[in-house]
Amino acid sequence: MAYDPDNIFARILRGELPSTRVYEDDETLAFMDIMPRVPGHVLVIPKTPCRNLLDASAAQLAACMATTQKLSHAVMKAFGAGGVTVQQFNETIGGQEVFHLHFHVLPRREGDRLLPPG
Ligand code: IU
Repeated sequence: MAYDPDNIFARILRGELPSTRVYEDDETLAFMDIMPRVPGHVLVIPKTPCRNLLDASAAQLAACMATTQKLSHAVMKAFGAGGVTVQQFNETIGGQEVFHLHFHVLPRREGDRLLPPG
């Protein structure tokens, strides 16, 4: 499927829409999810156009995974979590709402409740 260059995350990358950026390198950006499903919910995205996992290059996946691992350690420390859930959705039937590849990083604490997506 085609990549829409005006999707919300592309606009966040261009600085046209606000976001709380927590990490950035040459290939990836991480920012706080606007509707966190647990405290510390972060999204990791590639800086280059990519609709979702089905459309990703090996380089995009490698960069996103390296940042996802970094951010997993960071949010666990920052939010006193004992673990982390990483989620990723593809196409509408797969639960995807924003069509720029992203990984949800969800720090988990004993007794917490992970709100459903959407
Ligand atoms: P999904 O994997 O495409 O279903 O998730 C999209 C996420 O993007 C969802 O968790 C939203 O809360 C989040 N989000 C955001 O962080 N900032 C925005 O401006 C918009 C959505 I629109």
